[in-house]
Amino acid sequence: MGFQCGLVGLPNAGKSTIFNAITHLGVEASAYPFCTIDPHFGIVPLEDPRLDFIFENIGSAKKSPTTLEFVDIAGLVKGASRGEGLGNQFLSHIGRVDAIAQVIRCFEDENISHPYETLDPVRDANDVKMELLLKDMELIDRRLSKIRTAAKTGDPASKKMLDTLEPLYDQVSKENEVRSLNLSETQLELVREMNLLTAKPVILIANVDEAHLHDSPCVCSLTEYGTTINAPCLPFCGKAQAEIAELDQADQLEFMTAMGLEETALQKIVRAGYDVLHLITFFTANENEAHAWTIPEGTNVHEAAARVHTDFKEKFIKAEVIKTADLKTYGSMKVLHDHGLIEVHGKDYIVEDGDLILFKVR
Ligand SMILES: Nc1nc2c(ncn2[C@@H]2O[C@H](COP(=O)(O)OP(=O)(O)OP(=O)(O)O)[C@@H](O)[C@H]2O)c(=O)[nH]1
Ligand SMILES: [Mg+2]
Repeated sequence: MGFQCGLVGLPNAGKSTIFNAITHLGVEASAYPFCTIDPHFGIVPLEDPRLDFIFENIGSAKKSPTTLEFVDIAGLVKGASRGEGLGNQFLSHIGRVDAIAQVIRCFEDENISHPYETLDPVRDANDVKMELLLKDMELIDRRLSKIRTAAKTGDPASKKMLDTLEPLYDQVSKENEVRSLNLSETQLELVREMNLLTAKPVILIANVDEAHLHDSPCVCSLTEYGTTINAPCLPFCGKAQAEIAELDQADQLEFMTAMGLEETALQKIVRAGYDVLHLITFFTANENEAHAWTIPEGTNVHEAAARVHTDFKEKFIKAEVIKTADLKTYGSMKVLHDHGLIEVHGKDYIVEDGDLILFKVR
């Protein structure tokens, strides 16, 4: 069960460039619009100092970080929901991701065409939002037309679905994104099943030139826009970071420092994707491996066991839970044990971010 974050935006915004910077995969990124047609996939590790600490403390042979998958999706233009540009088909790629990382062009370059010729990041971000809203309207409308006749004849299930969907359609047609709405449990279930695009959490990536990383008016306006749609905005120098990603690892840090780039910029994107999806990390560790695992907030330890091994769920007896912070304070598992600081939990325990778990199974 991996989580996916889709790079979405207008053509030539720099999606493939940023995908390359994050994944080091070297897919084609070029100055002509609609360069990307089929999606590209790349798995990126999430760095976590807690895993480094556990790995050292337990003395494991191997370290396995948790990951997030990024998907480079074709560019979308105004009218995409009606088939403009590459049209409707790739909106279905967006339907499959868990979160949307919207890439917005904030760099000037006369050699790289812009669909509107001028730089206006809020307009661009809003255009993408409108296309996703229009697609959601279409999806809901299609479902409504299917059930209206049955509802009229008195079919109770169709009547119930009509009552659930009509208010949703009303809100979306007023340009309210699904994720901003207060939904009932039934509506939430339906939204998940229908994969509505504006229900997905969003991060904004402002693609700036390194010369304007710290003083870009575009980044300021996008950050402000982000607060209105409840989306964090991260400035990122796509081109420079992608070029650095091609260098030997030993040279990367030197170039980043020379260019005034933040070493942590890439990880900030991965971390933001993780945060908007409300994901948390738990750890398992023994002499063979220290392993970080991703689960949604609110997952119980029985479900978490299944992430580690399918058998663990069926054979679960109990879980011994150590808080990573306690391990840091007391220095070793043995001391924690002597202080009675190893918690023992049954299936219903809700896993907390940073728990180090020892599963006891039959
Ligand atoms: N100057 C400058 N150029 C950039 C930057 N980011 C991307 N580019 C260039 O812009 C062009 C388009 O970049 P891509 O990454 O292919 O854009 P895309 O969003 O994937 O485009 P489509 O796949 O066509 O939708 C390429 O020539 C990149 O080198 C940047 O931060 N500064
Ligand atoms: Mg591309």
